[in-house]
Amino acid sequence: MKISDPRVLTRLLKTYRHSILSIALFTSSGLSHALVISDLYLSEIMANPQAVSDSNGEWFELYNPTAEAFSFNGLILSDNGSDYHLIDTSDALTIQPGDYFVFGRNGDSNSNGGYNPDYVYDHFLLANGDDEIILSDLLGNSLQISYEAGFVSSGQSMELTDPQMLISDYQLSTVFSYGAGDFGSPGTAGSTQLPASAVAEPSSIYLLIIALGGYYLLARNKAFCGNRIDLNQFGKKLLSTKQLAS
Ligand SMILES: [Ca+2]
Ligand SMILES: [Ca+2]
Ligand SMILES: [Ca+2]
Repeated sequence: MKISDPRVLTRLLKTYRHSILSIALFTSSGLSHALVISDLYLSEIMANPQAVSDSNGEWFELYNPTAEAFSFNGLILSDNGSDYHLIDTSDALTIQPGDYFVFGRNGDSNSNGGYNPDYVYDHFLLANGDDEIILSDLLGNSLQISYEAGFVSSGQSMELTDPQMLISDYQLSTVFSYGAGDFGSPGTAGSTQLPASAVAEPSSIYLLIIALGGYYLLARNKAFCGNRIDLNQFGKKLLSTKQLAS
């Protein structure tokens, strides 16, 4: 049986498609996942600028602690009230590993207090009392924070100091100022450098390719007998390969 024959390959894939799919799905669900919005951190919030009006100067910042780039396109920005904004652009809108990304209400640095947002939204306000920031995808993954009255201060952002992202992990910005004089570090680390998270794990499609590649190599090693894997013969082959290597 020649594995290079397309008919043989098709037959092999048909025979073992359930096993291949099971391996890929099991591995992707149990051991790894593609990067999702909840893998990022909501690293800084400016809900009450002092140098300019709230409608011009509100912004918030995300940090990517992983080793993979992430695209915001297609996500929804909302709160528990009526704020709602679908991120839908022709740009990839990507945050790189170890980088910061600023969402702002006004893109003009001459009137927004003096910072440069990576993305400008509308129909979304940051209240100075209690409010929520919720970034979510259609699969139910979300990154969110809910703050109460007293959390927001005039002219100073709140910056994240710990990856747990509890409300108590945010502190008032007092060190760095930007543009027109408000305190905060839009687009940069600020007074705390957040740690990198574990290296992002491979996505499901990557694992599926590996699984398919594994079966192809098995077949190429002639460990197949007829239309089924001869485990005895395959085990002997593995053993002899191991003995050769040692
Ligand atoms: Ca506000
Ligand atoms: Ca709101
Ligand atoms: Ca910052």
